Amino acid sequence: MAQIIAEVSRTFNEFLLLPNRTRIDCSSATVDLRTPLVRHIDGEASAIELHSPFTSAIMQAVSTPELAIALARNGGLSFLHHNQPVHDQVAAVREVKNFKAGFVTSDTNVRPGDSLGALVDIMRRTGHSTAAVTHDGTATGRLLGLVTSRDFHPERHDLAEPVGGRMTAIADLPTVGPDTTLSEANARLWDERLDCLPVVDADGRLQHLVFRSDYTDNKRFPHQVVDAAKRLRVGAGINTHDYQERVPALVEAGADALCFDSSDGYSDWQAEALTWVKKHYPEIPVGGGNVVDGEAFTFLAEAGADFVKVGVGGGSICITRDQKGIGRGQASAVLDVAAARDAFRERTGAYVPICSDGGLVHDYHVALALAMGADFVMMGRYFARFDQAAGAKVPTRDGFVKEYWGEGSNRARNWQRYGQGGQGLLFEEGVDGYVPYAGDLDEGLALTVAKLRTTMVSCGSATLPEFRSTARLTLVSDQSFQESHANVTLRDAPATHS
Ligand code: RVP
Repeated sequence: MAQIIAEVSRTFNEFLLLPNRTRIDCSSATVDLRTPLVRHIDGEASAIELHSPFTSAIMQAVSTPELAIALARNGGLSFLHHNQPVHDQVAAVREVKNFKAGFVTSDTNVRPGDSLGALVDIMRRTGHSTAAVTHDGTATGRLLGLVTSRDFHPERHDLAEPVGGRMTAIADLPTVGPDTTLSEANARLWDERLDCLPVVDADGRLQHLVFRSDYTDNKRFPHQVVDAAKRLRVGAGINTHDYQERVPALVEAGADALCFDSSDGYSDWQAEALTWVKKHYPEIPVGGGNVVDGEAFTFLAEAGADFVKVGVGGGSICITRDQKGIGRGQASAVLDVAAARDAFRERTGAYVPICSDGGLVHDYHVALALAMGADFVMMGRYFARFDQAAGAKVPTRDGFVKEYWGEGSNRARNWQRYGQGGQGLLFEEGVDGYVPYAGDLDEGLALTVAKLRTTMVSCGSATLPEFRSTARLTLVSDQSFQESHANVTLRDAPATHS
């Protein structure tokens, strides 16, 4: 006979945190948000630590290289999606690993024979006012000069004129070699009152541009997550179908961590695939999931998973529960899996971090997930709203929205994630829609982090492990849930980032 689990399946909205006593030395500025990403011996440091407990979802609509760069600079980590050919995912990983803070790959490039009119079009498209003139019009061609919007006026000059006639030629341009550090480049920018300094290799090929504004920008990110060579860290999603081909290529490209991406990770396929990766690439951490209970966590942890993702059917774009009747309220799932993680630690001495994935709608849900035991969270909808995400920004009568679609939607058709028995989706498990546009990731995430810090202070916690072990949560009735919201007629809709 089927087993009925006595406990009701609960979600984040049903809980609130009680404030704990706050000590005088516990303040937002000193709260420590560091958290382990991967399996480690209990009491020792994890080989990869996040400086802020945020990861972005393994989704086409979310984790672009641009978003991965922004998130790693803000202390978190992205997992680049695997719903693309191996060579494209490899190129995305390389783009993040090759990012050098302050060293920009030029995106506005022309040949000397191109017309000023063509240059105006490119500048409009990229929004940048400095263009590299290279022999072949690429970002890595032989550098012949620079042309900026100050070198011509679209109304005063003949737009049919070639760019070469108005550029500052290489002979008159200060340049630096590839080994130049950012502070050396910055010294040149200031000493010689330059706006832009090209970096060229021994053959005169353009490598990067350094802008004065980017140097100051770099100082804004004290919590970047970087590897031993000071390159930003990035993760990559993998699946149980083509891992034998995908994993070697991702490891070679420099991915820092991998994660099996499945809507149901409690399977022999995933255990087999984990075993294979651990045998052939023991040095690369690999996560597993998704699961919603302790039994499934233990299964994956024993198969070698370095972290386990929790969540089935709770994603904002997810209709798995409607379609298949499978899933569990995210709060119940996290609480159950966190208990299994702690039991596994007691039994084996190994700490296997868990990630609460999906269904985090409001900023305070992040605090609840972490209080309930998650080591870090993964979010799709949240990150899809930012400039750096893949979806198009679409104007509406009330402002802008961004496209956001599920991996199980017809648009993404990620059959490797949904395992419906064959190659292709038989039915949709996700929808295709829009989310409110929220601007730049740096600013949006800073606000969410500020809220998390102040919640932790109210709960008297200076670190995430302390938060987990001392948090007191209460269930809310429907009536008290109503009380949580403003109970007056609002003059204006409040600004919201969730
Ligand atoms: P959310 O943050 O609520 O948007 O949820 C994102 C999560 O939803 C992903 O990390 C993934 O686990 C899940 N997902 C992705 N696509 C779909 C779907 O199409 N059903 N679900």
